[in-house]
Amino acid sequence: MMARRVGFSLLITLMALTLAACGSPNSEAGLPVRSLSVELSEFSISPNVLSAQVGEPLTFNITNKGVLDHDVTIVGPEGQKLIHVEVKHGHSATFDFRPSASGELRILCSIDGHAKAGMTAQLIVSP
Ligand SMILES: [Cu+2]
Repeated sequence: MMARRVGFSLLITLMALTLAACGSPNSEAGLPVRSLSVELSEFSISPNVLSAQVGEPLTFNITNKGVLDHDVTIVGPEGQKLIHVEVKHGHSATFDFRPSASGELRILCSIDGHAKAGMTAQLIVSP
């Protein structure tokens, strides 16, 4: 009996998670999902200025066209890492990001020396 009850509540939890995952793409801010293509190379992030609106669901499609491994790190206003995705040379990666406040976020490659060498970009988030 006990096992059955646990199984049932697990099922409910899974259903709730599934609904949350399906319901989120464009309901909150009423904005459609937008894809952004970004290329990494030595040593640049292209394009180096991106813009979005608060609450806009973004899908980043990252391609590393360089000969070195890189990463994409989005840094918040207080220096906190909001996103950190590693992309090996010749590979691609995808991640979702929804900016929660207006302002300018830094995008960079966090591998030693890469940001300094030019691997930085800006995500300008308008209200
Ligand atoms: Cu890099």
